[in-house]
Amino acid sequence: MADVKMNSGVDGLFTVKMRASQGGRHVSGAERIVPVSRISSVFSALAERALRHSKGVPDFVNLKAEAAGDVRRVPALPVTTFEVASVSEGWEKAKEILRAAGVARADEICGRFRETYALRGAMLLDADTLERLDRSGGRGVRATNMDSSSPSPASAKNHFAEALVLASKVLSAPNIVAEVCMSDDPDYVTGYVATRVSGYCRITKLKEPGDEAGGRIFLYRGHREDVAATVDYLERQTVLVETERQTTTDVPRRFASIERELDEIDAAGLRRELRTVAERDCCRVVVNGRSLVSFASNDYLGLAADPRVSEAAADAVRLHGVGSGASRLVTGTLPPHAELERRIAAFKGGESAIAFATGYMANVGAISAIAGRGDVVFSDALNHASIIDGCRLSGAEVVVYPHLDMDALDGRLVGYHGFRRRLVVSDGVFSMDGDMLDLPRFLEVCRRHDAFSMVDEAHALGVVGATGRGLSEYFGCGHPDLMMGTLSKALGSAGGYVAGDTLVVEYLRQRARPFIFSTAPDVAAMSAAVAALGLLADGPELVARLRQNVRVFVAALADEGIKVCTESAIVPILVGDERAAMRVSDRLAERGFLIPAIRYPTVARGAARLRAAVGFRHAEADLLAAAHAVGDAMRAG
Ligand code: WAQ
Ligand code: MG
Repeated sequence: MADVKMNSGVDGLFTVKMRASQGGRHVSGAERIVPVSRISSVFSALAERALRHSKGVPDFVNLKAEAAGDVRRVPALPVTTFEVASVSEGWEKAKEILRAAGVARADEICGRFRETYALRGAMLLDADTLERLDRSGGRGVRATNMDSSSPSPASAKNHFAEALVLASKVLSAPNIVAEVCMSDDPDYVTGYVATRVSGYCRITKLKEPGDEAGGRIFLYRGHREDVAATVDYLERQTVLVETERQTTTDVPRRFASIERELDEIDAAGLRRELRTVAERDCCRVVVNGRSLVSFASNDYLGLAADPRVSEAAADAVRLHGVGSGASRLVTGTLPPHAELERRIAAFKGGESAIAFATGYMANVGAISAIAGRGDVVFSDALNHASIIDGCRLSGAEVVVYPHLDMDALDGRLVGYHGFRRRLVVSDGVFSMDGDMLDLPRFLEVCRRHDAFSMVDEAHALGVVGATGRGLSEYFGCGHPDLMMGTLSKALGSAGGYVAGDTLVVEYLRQRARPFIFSTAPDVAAMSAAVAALGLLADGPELVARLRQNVRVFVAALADEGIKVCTESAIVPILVGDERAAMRVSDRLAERGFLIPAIRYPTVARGAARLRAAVGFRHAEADLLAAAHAVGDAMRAG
């Protein structure tokens, strides 16, 4: 049910509230303060959030919008994070912060925290006498009518952002000196203490994972007769907390369409959120305080964290410094650049190579250099975005041919005679499907039409071919004119390259604008890639073991009734619906596996999938357990 009171409030701002329950049990709730123009998109984003909650699908969702009254703006509390090793250390830290704010009886106060577990709101305690001041019949005091002044995604709960807003409002209330909080989300063990003295202090461990206990205490210091005013402020005063960007919700008109579009992305279930990986160790990553076995990285051979690779990077930095200081064509070319280019050319069997700071730049630079206005580029329908962007930037006519369809390509080439240059470009291994180009066929067609051939081996280098040299090795055939690849995947470093005949490479040095107008890639990345190439050249068993791991994983998926095809280390598990893919991925995270969902625009709408990248360092037990978890998560829908 949706219920909108349409008398416009001060600033035209409305409070939008969502509550969802199942069989009378609270499932999820949230609120936003927004201008009238955003009410409907925030409604759909909050509905999305209500319906996607991990506690289950609600049978009652209430959405309402109400003109906000008088709005107060308060600054966000400054944030400090305290990393603690144990729950007891966490609570010691909490008490220390309270004492620093003049709360002497911190021990006893924290001792009473469990009284809050049963409440939906917070317990209001006198900071000095410890008398309980809320008279709410077991409900506690609810802080409501607050939001951040800069929009954040409405569709997913961000514990930290929402808690910071709440705490900033609470500490701006008359006579409140501190707040203590622990989430009742069993997976969220970070809590906080907020005081006027120390601000918002995050404490990384206040409970053990799996514990559903959570609660809040507000500490009051003042006259008894003012308690009612404090509670009234907490429960009724509309407060906008000025976070990060110092913007307000009535943003200048020119931003309105941007804000609307972000809300639409949100409502469609397509909002991307950056997850910060706090630590990584082989295939394990720590995200949001949880350790997961990761199938998300393209570091296929586990070289990114290999000490021999990192040492090479460190040595290069010690010798040459960090930044290269200028473009390659000015004074940016240092010995590691030249060495990397030599080594890549040799590894790939080309005469020369040119390095770029990223794979994206290599594609954009090479395509837009070879093809220009009056030329034509033929591009596979599922090519990577960097190839698509290179085609667009080139100004050439672009002909997209059906995925991997060499007959169609052949036919299209016939229709484009008389062009100065014709360039055919394809991924070698397709990044979202893991399938592979038939290189001999591709080269035959290109040669017959005397068209330039270019293949992107970002996901093939180090993976395909007995020694990881890529498609030419795998098929035992010749090379395309432009052999593009990256240093950032199996080589565990950063950057991109194009290898080929000296004539072509020299031309790129003169014409590839991302090469000419960027500062040279950093030496650490170059030297790390050189070291990784050395390890790869010396140890073909790296590639063999990776392939074995892929076979184990694919076979285990088949046992779960999931048939997948791959000719690389990329294992696509098709789901279809975007939200369903997110749900499956969320369930896998709950089981300890990070297997990201890939959605539009990376893949077509309705073709959402999980993308598992298998690595050299995955243990067999992890591969089997992950496949089993995928089966369970897919069956749960
Ligand atoms: N007003 C007062 N108390 C509340 C409110 C509210 N609006 N919402 C929840 N509570 C109480 C209630 O007793 C819950 O059991 C308890 O707080 C915890 O609520 O920086 O997610 O929504 O990363 O589980 C802390 C973030 C997250 C720390 C807190 O709280 C960080 C969180 P939850
Ligand atoms: Mg609780």
